[in-house]
Amino acid sequence: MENEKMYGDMAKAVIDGVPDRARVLAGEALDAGMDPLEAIDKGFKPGMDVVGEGFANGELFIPDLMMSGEAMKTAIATLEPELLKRRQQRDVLGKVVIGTVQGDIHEIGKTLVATMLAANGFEVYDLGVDVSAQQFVDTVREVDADVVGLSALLTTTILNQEEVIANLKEAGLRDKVKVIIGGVPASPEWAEEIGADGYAENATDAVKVVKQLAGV
Ligand code: B12
Repeated sequence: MENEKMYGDMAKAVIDGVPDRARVLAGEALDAGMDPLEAIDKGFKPGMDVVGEGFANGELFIPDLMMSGEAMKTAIATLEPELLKRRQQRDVLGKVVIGTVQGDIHEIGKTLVATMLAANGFEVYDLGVDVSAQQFVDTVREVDADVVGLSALLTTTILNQEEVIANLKEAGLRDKVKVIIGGVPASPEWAEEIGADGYAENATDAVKVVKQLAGV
């Protein structure tokens, strides 16, 4: 019951777009011994979904999305050290290149996935947002990546996930690297359609799928 109240407060901090409040609540969650990923999944992220709906309905605007995004980022940054500490693994399980595809600047989910992969023993190369297909290809070749993760939050930019796969093929790298996709408009069906090797709906599943793909 106590946790339910905290989750509600966390969602509200994101909906209201108050980073300071999000920081305090994330700190309180850690003090209370709450699993940091649970705080994100059950507390802060549902707030983001409410904001997304409000935006889609025309009740909220870009500045609202930005403030909520800042609150979400602040919460994750506060929880990150504990996320990394809890999942610590000694051996390097493999190399993952990750980024948000070209034309898309949504970074929060991608960064969370990157953090969880790093926390679970992967060497992660986070290329950031608005990453061109060529940048993905170059980095995959340069670091000899086992897996590449492509994030896209827009129905328009998921097409660029397909483009990255096409470029990997052209560069002769497709057989050497597994591709996992994610983001709100992505789906297992879309993964199959574009010839990706995997899809995950959230950061926890992303770790499971990447482990499978890397064969560890
Ligand atoms: C915050 C936000 C923004 C912020 C982003 C801030 C930032 N620094 O990232 C700002 C204000 C910049 C923004 C801009 C825009 N946005 Co916006 N945004 C959102 C919002 C509200 C939340 C996204 C978020 O951070 N969620 C929290 C994180 C933790 O969740 P997540 O991103 O889904 O990630 C999880 C999973 O998807 C998955 N995952 C994500 N990436 C990956 C990668 C891999 C490899 C794997 C395996 C898994 C995985 O795991 C993550 C962790 O669990 C969403 C609505 C929503 N409910 O998603 C709209 C939303 C995505 N935005 C939308 C739109 C339309 C826009 C704009 C076009 C608006 C405009 N007119 O300018 C611009 C686009 C700018 C651009 N070129 O990219 C629409 C997209 C609609 C569509 N069908 O395409 C949405 C759905 C809102 C809506 N309902 O209308 N946005």
